Amino acid sequence: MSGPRYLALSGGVGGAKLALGLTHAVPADQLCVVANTGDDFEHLGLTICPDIDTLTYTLAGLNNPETGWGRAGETGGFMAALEALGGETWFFLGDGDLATHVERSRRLAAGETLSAITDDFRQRLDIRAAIVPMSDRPVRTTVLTPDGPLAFQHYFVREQCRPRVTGFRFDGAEAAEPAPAFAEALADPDLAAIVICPSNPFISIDPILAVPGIRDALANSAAPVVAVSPIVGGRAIKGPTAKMMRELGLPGTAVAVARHYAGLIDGFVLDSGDAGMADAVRELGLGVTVTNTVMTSLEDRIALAEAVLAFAAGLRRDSMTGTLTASTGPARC
Ligand code: FO1
Repeated sequence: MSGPRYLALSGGVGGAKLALGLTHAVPADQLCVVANTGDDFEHLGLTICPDIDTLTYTLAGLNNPETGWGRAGETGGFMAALEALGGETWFFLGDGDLATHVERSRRLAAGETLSAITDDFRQRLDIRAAIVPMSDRPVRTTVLTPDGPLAFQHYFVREQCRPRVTGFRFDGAEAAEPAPAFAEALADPDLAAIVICPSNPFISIDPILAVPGIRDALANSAAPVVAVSPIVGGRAIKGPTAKMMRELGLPGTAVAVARHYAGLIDGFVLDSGDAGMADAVRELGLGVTVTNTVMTSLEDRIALAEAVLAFAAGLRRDSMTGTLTASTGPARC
């Protein structure tokens, strides 16, 4: 395969929307989407990988459009039977989705890597873009609260994000290494842009950045790195990002997200509603573009993807000084 390559870092629902737009904005087989696996957990004897599955279902057109996670048109026969037996039902597993977890868990137990299984599933579902776990080693996000640590899905789903957050731990990250396809994408001389999707910076992107070598790879990448704000007008488009930021003593604003990524990214994408923050982002030494980041329709997803890539193409990093310059031509590696 030849031509420019694109790398996107993504959590679940919001990231998957932009990833879908990217598959329409560039040849999909030139796109690699790296999924956060910090949300993964072992439940009912199964290994569940919510962000990988959300990306897979979304890119395959199988996702539930109301929740953003899970599959469309699911039945709940398994959950009903489980409840009758007194099993744990706080985490909903639709009947079709259950097949993903059962088959993945079987293959993991048989010794296959998460990368290989994920790649096989996406090929079977006719997805042309690569979907890659951040690591084949388990990394598990733990949410720190005043009442003690909570496993991520216990915090997010069982406790509905109610506990106050004081910090995060990415258990296993120090011993993890990037999945082979992730490392290859980062080292690809044809890499034209790295996009940090509008996912939660603390629980979706930071686990990816916690994998050894990834922060440095981003900071030193010859390809422009751009992040899309998950915060619009002081509110998260979906999920608890703004609430978490306030609990961590940060302003729940797009600028605070840009500051969180400063040193790793070259440019930041603000929503039109936050245009007034552009100067504050520039003061962080970042390029800025302002566009509609709220993705309601497929057209919105594609338009945002095109705007993000055009913005990235206009950013160049000086290989000698590492400083950012704006240019009008396409990005070169
Ligand atoms: N989120 C919920 O709020 N409730 C659920 O019962 C739930 C089940 C679920 C099953 C499979 C899956 O892939 C995702 C699921 N999610 C559920 C979403 C998911 O746990 C979170 O949205 C992500 O981990 C955050 O990115």
